[in-house]
Amino acid sequence: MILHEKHKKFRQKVKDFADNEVAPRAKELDIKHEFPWDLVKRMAELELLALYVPKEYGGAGFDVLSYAIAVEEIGRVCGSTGIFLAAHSSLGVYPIFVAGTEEQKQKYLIPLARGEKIGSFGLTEPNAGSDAAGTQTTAKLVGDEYVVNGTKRFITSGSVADIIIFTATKDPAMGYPGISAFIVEKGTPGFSSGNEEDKLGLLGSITSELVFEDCKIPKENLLGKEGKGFKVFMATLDGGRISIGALALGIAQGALDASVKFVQENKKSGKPLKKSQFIQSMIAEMATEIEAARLLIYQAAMLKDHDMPYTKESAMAKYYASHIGMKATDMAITIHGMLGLTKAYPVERFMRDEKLMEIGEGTSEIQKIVIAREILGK
Ligand code: COS
Repeated sequence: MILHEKHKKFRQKVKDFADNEVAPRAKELDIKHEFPWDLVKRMAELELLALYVPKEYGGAGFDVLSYAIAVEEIGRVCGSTGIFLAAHSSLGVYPIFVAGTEEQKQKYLIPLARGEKIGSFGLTEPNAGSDAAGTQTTAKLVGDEYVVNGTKRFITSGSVADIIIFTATKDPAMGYPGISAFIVEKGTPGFSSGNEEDKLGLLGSITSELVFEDCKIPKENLLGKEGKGFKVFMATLDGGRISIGALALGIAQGALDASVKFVQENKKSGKPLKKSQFIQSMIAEMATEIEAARLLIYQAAMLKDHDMPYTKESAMAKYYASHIGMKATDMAITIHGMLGLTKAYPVERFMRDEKLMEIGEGTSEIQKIVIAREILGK
């Protein structure tokens, strides 16, 4: 894919970081279920945590395409570090960047963008996942404060986050017009993180519950207008899907790279593996589909950079990249044979990490609904 010089240079910078600093930690993070505090600090130093946010708000002043490239390059070696970056930038930083008041930007966006604070996004609930309008968490205005009650589930970086954007409704019977978005700070009385999930993949990333028990939040922490929370998070998810697509792409590229190395170094019955037409066919299929996913993701990112509609394109990018990503990681294990199922090679980790990409930030079925509605109308 043709990229401008500035994006090529940027990719090289992130690639060096990924290869030299993230890759050596990836297996350990996975095996020990360790959150990558050291890598978070390094990403902050390298200004990777808010690439598309202007410098005046603590960001790097780059663009969404650079952000997609960064998630892709880091995901190529470590899904757990990649999902942290994607969740922090798309779900922690973006809602405040797009819907915050100037005061909220000064107070919350700047420390998040600089990496002094960790961000997270509480939307999903035990009974409201794909049906996001079914939010049961309530926020009732009493005097100058909202009193919040409810539980969020499957929240990336939930228990390590300092600043959390979440949704709650005035009344669950109202559906999406009742929903507003809010900001809560770690340590607020009545707010705590609950159970952490024991997951299949992304084991260096934290996924936890968030619990609100008569938690009082100042009125000024309403994000956007009352009753407009659904729109804030739908717009947030449009952007988030570019980064989940980029992460799916990066993991698939990692699986392809590992497979190429394996077939170049190994023989079967005395014959180099790369001479096998069966192997060649799988490598060709993986490489072609990965390149097609890359084009979709970069296109969605560029549309966003040009302030053009990108809802359909980001849903397509995420749907396609995660679909071919699962296929590519599966093929990578097939290419490695029994060795591919062992921890001696990274491909089993890639496959476990890739599965979330088909489910998080809207399942593949949700992406198809979004795409079809854009084409056919609601
Ligand atoms: N950007 C901004 N606003 C949007 C939007 C978007 N991409 N998509 C919809 N909206 C607005 C609509 O315009 C509508 O507002 P108006 O009535 O004022 O026009 C409002 O939001 C409700 O839209 P709609 O009626 O389409 O809502 P539905 O409940 O039918 O939404 C889907 C259905 C499936 C699209 C939605 O629930 C969804 O995306 N679910 C998946 C959620 C998800 O990804 N969860 C995982 C989170 S992991 S962090």
